[in-house]
Amino acid sequence: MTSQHRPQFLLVAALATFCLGKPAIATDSYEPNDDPTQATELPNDVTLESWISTPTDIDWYHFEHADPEQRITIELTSLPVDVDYDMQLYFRNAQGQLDLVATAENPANQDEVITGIGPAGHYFLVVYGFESTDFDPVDSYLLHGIYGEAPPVPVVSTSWGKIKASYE
Ligand SMILES: [Ca+2]
Ligand SMILES: [Ca+2]
Repeated sequence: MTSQHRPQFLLVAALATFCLGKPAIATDSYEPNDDPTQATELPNDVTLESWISTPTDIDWYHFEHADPEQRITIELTSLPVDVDYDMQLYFRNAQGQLDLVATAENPANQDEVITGIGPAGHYFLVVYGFESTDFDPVDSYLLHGIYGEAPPVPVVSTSWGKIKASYE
């Protein structure tokens, strides 16, 4: 009886080894985004997960900062171990060129933060590996931005009386 069970156990063990031996390769999100013209929108107060997945991969993001009274804060966290990722923030000037606003370049194993007050306008952010060896196609990073959103479009108050009047 035990001899009939043994082959089944071995089969299960072989399947387990097969599955564990093939780690899932993550598909890099938001690609292509290696150029500002392909930048991914960074929503206000939403965490995005992505990857620096190859030695030449860089990731561009952009957002519209509408309220200059509100501080801009960009956080790059949950970085792969011993991999150095940095980021730069740019402001698109009146000529359509990107002016460097801030650089966050801590060494490996430290989160990156850019925070400050800036004019309203269109901002671009790039996340990149410090050296060509700084990438990881499996372990992701998290990016979170807070900035001044455009105020909601004011609702024009009306009433049935006014609408009726407009037809008279
Ligand atoms: Ca990427
Ligand atoms: Ca990219």
